[in-house]
Amino acid sequence: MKKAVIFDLDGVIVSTDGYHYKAWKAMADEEGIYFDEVINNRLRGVSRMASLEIILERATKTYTDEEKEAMATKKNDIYRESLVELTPDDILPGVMDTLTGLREKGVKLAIGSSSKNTPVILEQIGLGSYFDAVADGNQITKSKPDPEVFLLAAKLLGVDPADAAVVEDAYAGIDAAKAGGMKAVAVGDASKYEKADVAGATLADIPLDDILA
Ligand code: B16
Ligand code: MG
Repeated sequence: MKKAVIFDLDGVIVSTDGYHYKAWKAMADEEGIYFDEVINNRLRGVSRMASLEIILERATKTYTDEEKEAMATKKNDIYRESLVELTPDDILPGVMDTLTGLREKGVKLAIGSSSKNTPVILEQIGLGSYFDAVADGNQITKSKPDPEVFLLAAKLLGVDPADAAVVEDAYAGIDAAKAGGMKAVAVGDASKYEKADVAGATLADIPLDDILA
């Protein structure tokens, strides 16, 4: 039985992908770069600068590092403005039952997110001090599918990676969990991914025992 569960944030605890999409779209439109929801799907779980590089695959000119920084900052400013709309009502189906059920069983709980905005998002949804550990984009250098963020979360919890399960909505996140030697539980988009050990449309569809087995 697993001793800890590490939750991805965006797409697992709360859905901010619509906000990410609108902010990237505003930036891309201003630069005249084609961007759509199919390309946006490739940004799931991927860091801000790696996301920008994916968007720039469709650009017709090359950008300097300074210009790229400015574009990422512009996107993040737009995104941050939309985060003030987030409330505890935006927590996804099944999440609170899963968190409280796991906690009652004595399982340690952590966040493992690529997002540098993790602290503000957790505050907005009322979970600012809920988790035993938070590993996020501010503490890591390698984006998912590298396992760095999940290995850091396990370390902060004081558990062996083999004793942890990861809940993810991104293919890159499932790859990261497996690369870190952890059990991979998939929801949302990643639930179609054959590399996941357990899958469901939302956390409401996955029994606690299936996460912990
Ligand atoms: P930020 P997760 C990820 O969060 C998002 O899925 C991804 O779309 C975003 O680019 C990334 O965070 C970085 O976010 O710009 O806020 O640092 O799914 O790993 O919780
Ligand atoms: Mg995610």
